[in-house]
Amino acid sequence: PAPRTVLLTGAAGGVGTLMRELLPAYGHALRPLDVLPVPGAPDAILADLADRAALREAVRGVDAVIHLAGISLEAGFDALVAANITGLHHLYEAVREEGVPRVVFASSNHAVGFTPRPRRDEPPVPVSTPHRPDTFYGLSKAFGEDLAQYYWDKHGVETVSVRIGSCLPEPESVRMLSTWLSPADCARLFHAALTAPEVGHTVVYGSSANTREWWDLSSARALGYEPKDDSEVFAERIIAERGLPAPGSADDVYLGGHFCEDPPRWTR
Ligand code: 15L
Repeated sequence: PAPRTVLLTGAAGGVGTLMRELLPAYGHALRPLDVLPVPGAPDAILADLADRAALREAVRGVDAVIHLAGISLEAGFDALVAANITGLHHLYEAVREEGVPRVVFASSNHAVGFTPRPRRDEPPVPVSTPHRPDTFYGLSKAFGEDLAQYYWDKHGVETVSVRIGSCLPEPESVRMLSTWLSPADCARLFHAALTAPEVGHTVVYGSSANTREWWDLSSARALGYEPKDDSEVFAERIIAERGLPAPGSADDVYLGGHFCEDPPRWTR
């Protein structure tokens, strides 16, 4: 498939930084955008998701948007509404007005975080499982998936909503042995999402080929995604360092792990 010209929002963030390194190898030309300066990209567009005119200019002429911008962790409700709901609406309006055919939307596993994780021999969780957000953050991602569906049904804007697991260079907890999406697999998945024909609105989970996988990757594979990495190579060390989650704890019971706690662990 032909390389794409892609607006990459959230280019200064964790996943954005990794994708700026890895996606050009697939031939795609990236136009980075962030609200903060993007290290190593002096030509990046500096814009806030509140700025509709700037977004419209930013999407002009691209083949697709990879939308990573917004708040990526639990936060106050009003801040999440501004960035992840109103800001997402601004982005999709810009896309619709400029005729951009496709968006790859960074959804999150936290849209379904209160779903119990499958136990040994239970089937993986399908993308059709009902939304069960574990945070206001997860709620904003559930809304984002519905917004993407709406823009497909009403305006013919295609989206691949990627329920990203944990995209880090290495898994950092026992939970992440199941949720890890290696940076290289993330690039493979985004490449598939950019280039697969006729996606309509497709929801996929974003994780590697982990031995301890919780999610059904079939909708991602149907786009052409073939994950190559497996967190199992880190399992012995991580379990030795961290110990297994206590039985009955949020990390043990739910897909979203500690995001299900009230308040989530990092806000205490
Ligand atoms: C997310 O949605 C976060 O953006 C990321 O920082 C990770 O914490 C990830 O989920 C996760 O579930 O590990």
